[in-house]
Amino acid sequence: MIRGFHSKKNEKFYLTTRFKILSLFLFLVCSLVIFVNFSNDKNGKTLKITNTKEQNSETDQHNLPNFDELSKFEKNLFDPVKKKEKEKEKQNGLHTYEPKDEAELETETEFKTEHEQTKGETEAETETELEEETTKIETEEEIFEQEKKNERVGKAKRFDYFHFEDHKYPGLNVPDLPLASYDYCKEEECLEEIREMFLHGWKAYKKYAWGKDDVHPKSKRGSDWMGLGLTIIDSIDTMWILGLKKEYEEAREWIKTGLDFSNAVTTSFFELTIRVLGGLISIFDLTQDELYKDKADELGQAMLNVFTSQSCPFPHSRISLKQYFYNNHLKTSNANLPAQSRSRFSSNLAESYSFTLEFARLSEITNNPIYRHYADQAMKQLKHIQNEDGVYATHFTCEGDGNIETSHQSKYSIQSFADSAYEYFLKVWLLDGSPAQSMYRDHFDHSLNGIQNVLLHERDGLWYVRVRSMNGNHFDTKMEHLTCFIGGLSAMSSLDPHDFRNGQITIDPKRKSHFQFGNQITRTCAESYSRAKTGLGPFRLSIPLPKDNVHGRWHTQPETIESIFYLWRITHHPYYRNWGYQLIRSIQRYARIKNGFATVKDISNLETGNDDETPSFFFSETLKYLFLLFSDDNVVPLNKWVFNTEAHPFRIKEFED
Ligand code: DMJ
Repeated sequence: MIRGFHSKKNEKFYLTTRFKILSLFLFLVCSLVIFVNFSNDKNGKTLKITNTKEQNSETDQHNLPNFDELSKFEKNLFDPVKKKEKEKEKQNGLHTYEPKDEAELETETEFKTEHEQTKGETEAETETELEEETTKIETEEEIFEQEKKNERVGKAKRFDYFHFEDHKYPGLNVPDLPLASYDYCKEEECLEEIREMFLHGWKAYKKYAWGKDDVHPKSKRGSDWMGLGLTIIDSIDTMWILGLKKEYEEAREWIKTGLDFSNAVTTSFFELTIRVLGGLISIFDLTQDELYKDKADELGQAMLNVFTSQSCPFPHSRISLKQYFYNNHLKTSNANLPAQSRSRFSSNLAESYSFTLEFARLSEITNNPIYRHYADQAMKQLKHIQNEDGVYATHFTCEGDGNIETSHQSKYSIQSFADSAYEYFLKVWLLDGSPAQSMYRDHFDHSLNGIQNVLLHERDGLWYVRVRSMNGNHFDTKMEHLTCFIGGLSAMSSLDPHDFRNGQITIDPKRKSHFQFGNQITRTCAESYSRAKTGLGPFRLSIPLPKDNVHGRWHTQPETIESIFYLWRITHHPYYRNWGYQLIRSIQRYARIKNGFATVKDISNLETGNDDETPSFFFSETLKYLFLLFSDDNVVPLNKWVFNTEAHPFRIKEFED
């Protein structure tokens, strides 16, 4: 384009000073455009040169990684020059990775722009440089592709074994755990990368689904199943913990001005409790901002309406908040709760008990005992539910007179319809400050022993928790990912309560088997990831677990990383962080898409695609537990905070300021 001005006819004229200034100006503009294009274009120069497919096609994303979509850290990892530099640094014991803030990056861009401008004396020179650059990038792209392939293949390369016996807990009879070969990520690097992951997912929610419950990152839209901006409430404490101030402020503003419970559609009492009520209580506990307490109390009062009788003190499974708000029918006491209801009432274990922790904490922060009253009433009925060794029937009905009967579809299980009931037996006790006497703790210990007696199964060195029919004649051959929560929970229950309250982690000798059970189940869950080609775990794992090529969907579920996090905090065994690091790599590789993150269709397929879902628990749980895995132990310390089943931390009573 610039060459056109240099026609022979007008040569003299164009050599005047005015033209020199004009052409220099145009040249500067062109250089700037070229530079900005090459450094900022979302599809990137690298991909334009070598790619023959459509870059933005969601299905092809793993075939042809979008370099610009990868985190800064991952770029470093795959950039051969930087990688070499990093290796050198490592050898010299140096570690210089510093995440750059926006201001730094801007300064760098300005500097580069000036540099580019002075460098390109003539247009011809610029073109040559560009050609050279292109060749270099093609080569780098090839290397990048190769490295990426290598990492996929060698994902679970194992080079060493860590001996538990040599470590903190001698005599626990825990098998040696394999370490993988990836040790690139140091604490700060991981934390920075996880922050970046959160922001990448959040950008999509903000852009396409702000104020909606969920984002669908492929179809670029939001959808509602509660009508309460669920993802904002479920994620706000994660923003706080990750230190994402701007995002936190925006979320707070929405809760202040946009959250209206009378807009809610009829929804699940269980989900409303663990995600919305739990989210509000948690962010109040973290910030002490009264806004959240008032919202939690407003919601809690409406939720009391689902308890309809003293004799069946369980919540109904669906709730229409709208109805209660329109009728202004809020409960502040239980005075008008009938002793008996007339109707028969069906429920399941998880829904019947997975409000006890939220209600217990809500009573504490509001100084209103009504919520705790309902939790305790439900716990008192537990003994009437059919059980074997403290493992309870999953489904039951409660008659108006309080008689509880097992439903025909009932099983003995700790997965769907049951899981968080067991979790809350222990956690209400923890929330209470681990008192010596507690019906919650007694129930938990009884149940945990029962789970091991009734449902535990060992095969080829791996331990599983199965689902059993009521008569004991049949066991399922699948274990749901949901079951993996029991690993961390059981290990937590093995801690000496006295030491724990004082901030020390020691295993109570009487409860060694809890630790061992927890560790073994966590190991099985972790293996279900490591034995899948993508390094992600299945929604249901087969018993026994195949030696390799585990398949299924990855729903971005948190239970395995949750248990890994607890095991790390308890043991500081490097296996757990190592595993967490591999999970980061797999999520980045297979769940990350152009707009955010999405569930993965087939964990056994390296070319797998994604569904159009980002569950809110990806932000509230999966990323939070990953972040805490690499954080210092005093970030949300376990002796001062207890996590609800949606990973919302509540402050333990005794430690309130
Ligand atoms: C989460 O919403 C909670 O952890 C719940 O207790 C179980 N299921 C999902 C995630 O899998």
